[in-house]
Amino acid sequence: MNALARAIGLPAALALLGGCGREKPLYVDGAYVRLNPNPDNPAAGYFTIHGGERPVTLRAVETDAAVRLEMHESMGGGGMASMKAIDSVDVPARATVSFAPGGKHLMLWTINPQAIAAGKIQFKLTFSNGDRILVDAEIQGPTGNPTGNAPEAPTTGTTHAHVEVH
Ligand SMILES: [Cu+2]
Repeated sequence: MNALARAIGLPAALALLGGCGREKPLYVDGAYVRLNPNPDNPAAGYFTIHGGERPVTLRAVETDAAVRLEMHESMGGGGMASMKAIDSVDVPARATVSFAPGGKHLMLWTINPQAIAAGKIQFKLTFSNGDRILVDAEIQGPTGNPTGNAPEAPTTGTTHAHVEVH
């Protein structure tokens, strides 16, 4: 028996993972958009910013797939009742800044129907250090189901009850 000998075949690729001496990058993940149950009301957008080695400020969020987009902050830990528009968000070094329900969020008016059908929208975040980060956000219906890639055999019933034919 020679099981130990067989276990030492480490992939050479592992050697490439250890030697990264670069600065920790600024990045964004966890982006999604939640549509409002009332289609006349704006959708909300969320994501998480992971700060790099230096503090920066998020100066703008833009998208080509909505008529209007604003950064907001909810006050008092509640829903959308008390919120205000904000112009920028500070991201301290190595900090995590979340846009999340009950706190900071995006508001999106009139999202392109094609984006909704595709289930995806792209945001461009511009930071004070010159970084411009593109992030894809999943578009979710009011209950959290993705609007794109409609399942062929839905398990939740009648969420996709209408079909448009052109
Ligand atoms: Cu808002």
